[in-house]
Amino acid sequence: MNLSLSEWTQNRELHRWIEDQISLCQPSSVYFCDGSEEEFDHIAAQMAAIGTLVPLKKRPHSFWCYSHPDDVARVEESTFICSQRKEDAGPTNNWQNPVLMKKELRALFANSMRGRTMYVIPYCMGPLGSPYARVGVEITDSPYVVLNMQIMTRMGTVALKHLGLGPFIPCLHSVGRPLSEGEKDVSWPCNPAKRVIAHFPEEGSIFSYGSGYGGNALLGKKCFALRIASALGRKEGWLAEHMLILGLTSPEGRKIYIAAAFPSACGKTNLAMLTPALAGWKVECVGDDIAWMHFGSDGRLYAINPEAGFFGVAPGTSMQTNPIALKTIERNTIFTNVALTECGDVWWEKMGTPPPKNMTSGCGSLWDPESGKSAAHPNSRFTVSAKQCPIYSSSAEDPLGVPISAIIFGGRRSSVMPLVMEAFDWNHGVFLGAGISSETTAAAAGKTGHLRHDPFAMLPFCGYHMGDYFSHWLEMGRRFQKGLSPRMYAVNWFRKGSDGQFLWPGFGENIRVLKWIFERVSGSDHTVRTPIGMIPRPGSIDLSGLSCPIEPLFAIDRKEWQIEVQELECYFRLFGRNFPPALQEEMLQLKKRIASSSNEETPPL
Ligand code: O2Y
Ligand code: MN
Repeated sequence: MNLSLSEWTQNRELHRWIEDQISLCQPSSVYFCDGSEEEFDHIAAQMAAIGTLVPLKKRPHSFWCYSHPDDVARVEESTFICSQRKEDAGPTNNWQNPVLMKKELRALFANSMRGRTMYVIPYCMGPLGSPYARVGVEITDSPYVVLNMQIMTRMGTVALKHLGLGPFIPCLHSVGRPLSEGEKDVSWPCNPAKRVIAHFPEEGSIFSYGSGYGGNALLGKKCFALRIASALGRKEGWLAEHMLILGLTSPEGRKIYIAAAFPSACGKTNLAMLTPALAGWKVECVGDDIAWMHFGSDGRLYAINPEAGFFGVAPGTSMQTNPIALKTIERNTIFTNVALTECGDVWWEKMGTPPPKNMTSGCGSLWDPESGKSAAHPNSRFTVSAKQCPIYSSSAEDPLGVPISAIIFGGRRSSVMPLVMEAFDWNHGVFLGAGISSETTAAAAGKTGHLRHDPFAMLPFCGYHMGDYFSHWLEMGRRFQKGLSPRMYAVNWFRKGSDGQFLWPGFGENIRVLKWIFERVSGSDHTVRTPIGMIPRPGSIDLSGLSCPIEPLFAIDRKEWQIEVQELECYFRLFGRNFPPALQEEMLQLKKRIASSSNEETPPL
């Protein structure tokens, strides 16, 4: 032990919990994290000495590593919500009886850290001192987790101070590979044959066994800040959402904040760090993945980013798609499963440069360009502090958060959904959020290229019954005084033409859509009412300097929509009695509007 427990904290509940875990997991040593740079460097040096981390010659204070080939992504099939009643987990979560799960976990964790160091990581989700911030304590046997948690959260002594004698979310994590006496460790210990990521939303605790990767192991992120926090938010009247937060300033210097939900791998980080293609507009990044939103004293909705870093997908990050991210990761970055170049730099597909010769692939072997396999894993990641982002908003550290004027819902749809539409009102916005679906990519282990419903982009992250989650959103809407609720939008950057090509250039050009939204929340009347929502009035989207036919991006095909509505109605049946009547009514009204429209009515743009 670097410190004794009582030197470290006076929090008796924390003492008791840590002592219990030591006696259960039987580590060979225990280390209390202080979150200092020296601590980071010491652990990184230990990991470099055994070859798990490779320092990068070309990027100061940066490291490359690769994980076990079967431990490369979140594992939804091994992720459980353990509520007392199965109905409370709902049809979209894997449920386990909490008593049985606790029994299974006790058996798994017993002696699980033999031969390893147990690290105790106190961490704060949200700005230090914020009334909305919450503390978790992660116990782990993975030094990789320690380094990543130091980047992704406010971790160590500062978090303990924020916690004081208060309550915390206990998070127990083990890679599930104890070492016997004298046994040599592997470079990425894990146990793919037995993985469990279990959440107990009623008592507020998290247990993760068998994986050392990303969302499975960095328990502050998806496990706490979304699954557990969504259940807390329901109980306490706030929202924990899978949303980026950005600040948007007009050439006149007026600023608004926008929160946006997109399913995994739809370019949230790119949008959060957008470099505007229109002169005079400025985007600042508050967060790229998660938003906690509370009512402020003025009755508006305020958002904080509970995280302090980015765990971004590397492939596809280039000067064209996200120059700000490239600048952010020039130094002090951990790269996981990207390719390593001979000269000590990193490389990934669609980085914008040709693949250098003699690279080590994201699986750790020499990459054969003729193999047809990608050099970097499609879900390879960079971990970097948000403070390194050149456009990180100073308001991101505001303990009270930023006021949200607009909420955007998006998905990856090659047809049907228009580039942008505004909801008629809050309930219709909730309906748009509930109806998000997206063509899948690689962030979650599983098939790619299929359409998957992903309500509010929360399908893998909602800690309770999704139908009750919809009701919670409706209830939040009822609490706004007139005119104070954010406006809601649906966007789709991914619509394709009959030639299979994307119709919209995306990335920096998305500022044109944000500008239109900015003008709407500033009082413009630039909309046309259609059966599916309010779309931009012809000429109201700034297309200056862009040669892009706009009509196909807003085409509303009645037949396509009839199929869409039927399909959506069928999906919503999944939620049974918990599907709120107000959304049933939205469905009915949409059907009526579509039935009484004709394709000719679609306004020309
Ligand atoms: O595969 C993982 O463990 C990471 S998933 C992830 C990471 C950062 C932000 N979002 C996600 C996600 O899947 O939504
Ligand atoms: Mn995410």
